[in-house]
Amino acid sequence: MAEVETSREGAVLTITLNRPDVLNAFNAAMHKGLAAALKEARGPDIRAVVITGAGRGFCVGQDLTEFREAAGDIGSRLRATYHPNVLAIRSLEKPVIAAVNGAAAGAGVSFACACDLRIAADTASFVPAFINIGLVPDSGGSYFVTRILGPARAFEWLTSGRKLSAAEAHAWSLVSEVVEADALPARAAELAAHFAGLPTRGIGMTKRLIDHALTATLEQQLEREAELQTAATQTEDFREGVAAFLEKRTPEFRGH
Ligand code: T3D
Repeated sequence: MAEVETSREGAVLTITLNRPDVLNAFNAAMHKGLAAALKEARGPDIRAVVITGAGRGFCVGQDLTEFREAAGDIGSRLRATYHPNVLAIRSLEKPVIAAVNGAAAGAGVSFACACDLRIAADTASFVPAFINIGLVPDSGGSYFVTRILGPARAFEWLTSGRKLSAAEAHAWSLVSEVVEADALPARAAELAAHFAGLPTRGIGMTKRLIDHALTATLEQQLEREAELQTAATQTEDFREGVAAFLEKRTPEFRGH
């Protein structure tokens, strides 16, 4: 079995991290497999992506057995392996859903938070495990968690290393919904299929705008909105949306 598997259902690509014996901890093969899967996700016929884990874990970050002898040059490894995949998720012009099926720890939390939204099994947990082994958050953990939770709660959580239950993660808005563990794959598929039927280019541009809003001034954001709205009016889905509204029928968006 490959360390990362992909499957297609219509316009939805599901990426499954597949090292279940170690709760899908990252090793070199898993980084490589994830890079290939995220490249596949760029295909124009894919309109929504789900990332999940095989077995009882989502992803517990770095495989710590690789630290047994010596940590090596972590900075170089982060730049060469973790960073490109985090950036690949953010640059996908389509929704990426993390279906957190079990434990997410360390860089596993970072990857879940790099996705556009998170849904969780009621058995899932979230552990910012870096501090528990004397490390700092990486792979975008400090960036995404600060933006989702705000600086005070991010500091408290990231420095405590405390395990959050799925219910707590929901109360903190770290995940948008929690479902029974058995129901998670079906709910993720349903949500992804819903997104896949929406105007994909409009969603991709909305994602760009939200990322831009985090650091922009109001003037810069207004200008970016005007630019992307101009692009949005040139899509087929815009024409279909307006036509369907005027003809009082359900629009059929094709993602173009
Ligand atoms: O190298 C670089 O580039 C630096 C990058 C660093 C990024 C990072 O992610 S640092 C943080 C690394 N992750 C952790 O520190 C998490 C360690 N794991 C845990 O704290 C716990 O496993 C959990 C709280 C996440 C879950 O606990 P639990 O009780 O549900 O499961 P478990 O029994 O601890 O784990 C099950 C198995 O997975 C177990 O193996 P065994 O005993 O059945 O043979 C355990 O050793 C293995 N496992 C869990 N996490 C890792 C791991 N093996 C390797 N690496 C792991 N990170």
